[in-house]
Amino acid sequence: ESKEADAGSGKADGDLITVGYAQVGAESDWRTANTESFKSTFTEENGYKLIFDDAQQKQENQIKAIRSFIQQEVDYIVVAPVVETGWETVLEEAKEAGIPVILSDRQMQLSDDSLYEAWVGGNFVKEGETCGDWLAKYLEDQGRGDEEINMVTIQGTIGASAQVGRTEGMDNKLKEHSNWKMLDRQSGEFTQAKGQEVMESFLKSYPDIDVVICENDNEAFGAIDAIHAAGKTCGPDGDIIVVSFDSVKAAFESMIKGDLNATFECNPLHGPRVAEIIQKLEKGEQVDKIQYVDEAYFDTSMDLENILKDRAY
Ligand code: GYE
Repeated sequence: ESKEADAGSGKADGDLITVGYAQVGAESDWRTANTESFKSTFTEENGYKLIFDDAQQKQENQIKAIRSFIQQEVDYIVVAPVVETGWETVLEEAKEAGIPVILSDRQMQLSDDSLYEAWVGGNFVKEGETCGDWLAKYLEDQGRGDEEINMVTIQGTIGASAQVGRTEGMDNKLKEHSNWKMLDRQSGEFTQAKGQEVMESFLKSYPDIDVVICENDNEAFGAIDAIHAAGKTCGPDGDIIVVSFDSVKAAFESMIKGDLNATFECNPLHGPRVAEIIQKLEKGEQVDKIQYVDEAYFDTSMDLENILKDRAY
């Protein structure tokens, strides 16, 4: 009897569906909201047993977690991959064991798409492009549309599809603005502490930064601290324009304080989305292979206090 058959019959027996979730880590507010979304969705009440693993941002830990899920004969494996590459071997092991794999949040680069059932997450390239378009309009409104603009980027974890996509999206927009200069790019590992460190070093190397692009909100919080510590200001009335991605609640607070200029949304609430995919697979229904989530953006021209009241993360 194959494991796939087990998964089906398990449910018919009134058993719980066992789901192993190989989570990236706990590096950001976004990640915390994502973990919470899985933990509150995959409950015994809802018919699941969740085995949760925090890989502390290390691919080797995630691979170990996936292997242990296979050993425990879980019904489904869910992976939010730290980086895009290097997954073939372990996914083939899951396939061999007959355990369906669902990807969530970041993507994988795979030669064989049959190694996973479906992926659901944000459109990172689009987020990067939205950021570039927002900047173009903002600078134009300030009468700086043709000025030379010095930018730096605090990137996410290198090789993570959220980093790759957001950088690519911004690159597409850089090509449209010959007056924009990207002075430097360095990884802040998607954390506030590293974001602050990178910004400190940028401020030492480049005396005239106009814009800092942070590939998540938490890096921006660190960057803002570094800017203030250097005796500079940021935000709509400051020396440096700061933009970031995710749109977590603390980003709204930072915009309301006047530090952050804008945040480009990335929705972390994937628990119910993955549960829906699992329910369809349980019934033998077709699932869309790639499922993008709709995303907005927010800036200081909006009624942020009111929007914040309804934010779920
Ligand atoms: O932007 C960041 C987190 O993969 C989309 O990971 C996710 C990113 C998110 O650490 O805050």
